[in-house]
Amino acid sequence: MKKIVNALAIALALAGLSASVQAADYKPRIIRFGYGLAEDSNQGRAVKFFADDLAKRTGGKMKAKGFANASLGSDTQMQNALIGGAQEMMVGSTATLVGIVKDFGVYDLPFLFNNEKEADAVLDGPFGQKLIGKLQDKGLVGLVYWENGFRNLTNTKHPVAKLEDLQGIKLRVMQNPVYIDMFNSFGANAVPLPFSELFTALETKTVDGQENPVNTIQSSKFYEVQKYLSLTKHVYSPWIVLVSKKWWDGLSADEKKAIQESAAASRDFERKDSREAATKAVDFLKQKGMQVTVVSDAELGRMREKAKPAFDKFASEGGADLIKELQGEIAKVRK
Ligand code: TK8
Repeated sequence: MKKIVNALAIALALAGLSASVQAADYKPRIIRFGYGLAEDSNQGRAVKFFADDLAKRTGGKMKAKGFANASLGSDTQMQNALIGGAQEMMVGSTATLVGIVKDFGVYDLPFLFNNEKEADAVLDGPFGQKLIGKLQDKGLVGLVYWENGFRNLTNTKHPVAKLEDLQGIKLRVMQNPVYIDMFNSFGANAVPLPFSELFTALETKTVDGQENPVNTIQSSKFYEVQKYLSLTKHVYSPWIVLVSKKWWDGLSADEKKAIQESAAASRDFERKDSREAATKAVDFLKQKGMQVTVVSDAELGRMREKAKPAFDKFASEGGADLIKELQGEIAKVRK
């Protein structure tokens, strides 16, 4: 009897669900969703999750199609395609948005967040949402932050255990002044390049090293062309899921709601998946032959001191209040 009641309840729930899907105003839509990493990466898995979730919510009407490996362009190229309406969605680093909204550079200042919990609270809270709000005027709708992760250094020259070891190392950084200033002040020779050119630049030794979260070092196979990994966790790097405002403005309220709900679900999935993957990535990289250096807290403290010019410059160029506000929000979470 209980079984029959349960089956009935499920049937009714399903009927209700499909009735609400049918009643809702969804048009058949193809969403080109571009991203920089491989399909088999935390980024790729989360794009797939989003696509599946959105299809479920809309009875298959809204179809997101993932384009991996920057096949639609680098982060900045995709941002411009979204603004122009030539592409619907993307996910990429907040760091590459600074040409459009300078304030996003505040996340790139080193050693701000101590852990993921602090980052989640600030990004999902009023501070993170305020920055997202600034994209609207520029033709972009920011939906949610995903985790790229704490960034670590790799290179081919020698182990980096202290600041002096970075001297003269040609290090690829993202196209973002905070990163350029930071690594130059560490003594490296910072070379800004789009991510889509990075593997080749490492392979041909155009640069000696790069910095990215361990998940990306794994999924982009940087272990094939890099020998030394230093666990520095110098910056917590967010990804941001973006929509073309031009396209968004033409959607029905139901369509917008479905996308927002799928984005929120994908955020929760992505953070959990990334954190699980990160716990295994260092061992994987060791197995692949990378030599891992744990950088001491004392050395990280010296790096933090050295990075002061990057803070000062960001502050003097109009970012002083923003830094204070962000530090205030982090302090609130620490209490
Ligand atoms: C992927 C990039 C990547 C970032 C970088 O498109 O460029 O180093 O960490 O995740 O956004």
